[in-house]
Amino acid sequence: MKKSICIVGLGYIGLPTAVMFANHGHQVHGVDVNESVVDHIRNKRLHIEENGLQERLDQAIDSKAFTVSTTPVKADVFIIAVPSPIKEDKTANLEYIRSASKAIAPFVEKGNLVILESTVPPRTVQDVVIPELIPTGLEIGTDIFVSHSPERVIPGRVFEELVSNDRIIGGVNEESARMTSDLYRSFVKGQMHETDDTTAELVKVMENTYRDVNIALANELAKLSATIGVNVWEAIRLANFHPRVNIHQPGPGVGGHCIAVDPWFLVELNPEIAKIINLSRNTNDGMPAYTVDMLCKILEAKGIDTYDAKVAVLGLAFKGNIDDMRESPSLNIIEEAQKKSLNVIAYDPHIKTNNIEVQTQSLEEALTGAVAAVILTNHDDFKQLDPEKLAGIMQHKIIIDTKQAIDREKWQAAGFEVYVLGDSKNSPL
Ligand code: SAJ
Repeated sequence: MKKSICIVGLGYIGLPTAVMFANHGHQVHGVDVNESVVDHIRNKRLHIEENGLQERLDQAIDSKAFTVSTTPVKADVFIIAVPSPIKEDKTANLEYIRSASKAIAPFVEKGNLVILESTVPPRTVQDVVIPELIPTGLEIGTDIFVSHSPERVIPGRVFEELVSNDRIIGGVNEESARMTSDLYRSFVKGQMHETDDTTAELVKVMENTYRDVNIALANELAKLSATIGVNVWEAIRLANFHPRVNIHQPGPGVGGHCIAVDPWFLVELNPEIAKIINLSRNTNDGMPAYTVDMLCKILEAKGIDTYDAKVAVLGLAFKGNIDDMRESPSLNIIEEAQKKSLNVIAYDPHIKTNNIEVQTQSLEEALTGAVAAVILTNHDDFKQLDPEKLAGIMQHKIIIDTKQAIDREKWQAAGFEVYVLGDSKNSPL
């Protein structure tokens, strides 16, 4: 049945979700506190990159099923999809969730459904969202319905995964969960798994924590492999042939606003208990320093003076083929390298504006005169680089691959010395 839906937060999750509902028979109003975001969307311009978003936004606006503004409106359903970052002290900053809940409260009426999509520490629905709705005077669970339906999509494949992924639906009561499942069934082909709100909150955070701990294991194995002459990528590939083993991939660190953030929500619950989670987070956060250390050791072993030496950092996004730099390990790597007096220059074909001082839009400018290039993101663009063309412009033909992005033999054939994170082959380490 056609519903009016008010979605608060038009970022990486809110906007794709809004256009999906608008293109599947609902009347959607999107809200964002950032006027420039609202202005962009109203004019069918994107402020984020996501495959398939532009055409879906065009369709939603042209059909008049999607409107936007900086303030909420009355609706049958309210969806909160605002950020839930961590503070300096690694505890959750729930101010955006609180203010979004406060902003919708005056518009919520009897019979409405309020859904929290943002990933949050367990108990946020109970302790943050519901207290903001109580002043409406409406009874939670009978007059208004509340649920947590965490998004679980992967950036770059949002539209496939919005449709095909199963959804965890946590209602404050069964009726809230049922209403939420009915709504998402408008476009979700995966299964709906109904539970209570706090369980759903924990499930979502657990999923990302599982991944973070697994990546920490891969990073630890990479460091060990580098000391015994083994290529960890090959070792992991072989181990994963076992039917019950799925070791993740090592890398220069874990970025993004999910996996690098959510495990802290569990550490915050009880650091005495969440020991492995805490250690894994710190292991992954230590990878940028490890990467810079590897770079410096390679340069020193080659007798290259690191002071003011130009190093090209290839990749600023937190992972391949996206434009998102949030919590990107590349930023930490640049900072660490600068501390070691290296002259860093960074290039990322997906990040079209110069967000940081040392960024260039030209691959050639990044590499010209560089003593080494370090690949930090497995963008397809980097996989397709032609080493023959680049060999002539660098001062030293040294490339460090932290994501197993390039074809080692092809680059070696072009005269490059190729170093791979987690593989001590050809390495002076
Ligand atoms: N990474 C590794 N090794 C790996 C996999 C990833 O080092 O084997 C790194 C990536 O390079 C990146 C970071 O981890 O820096 C995170 O990337 P990701 O692709 O694992 O995950 P996200 O943050 O893009 O999306 C995750 C997904 N969660 C899970 O797969 C359990 C997604 O489904 C969630 O919706 C999303 O978090 C979220 O919003 O919570």
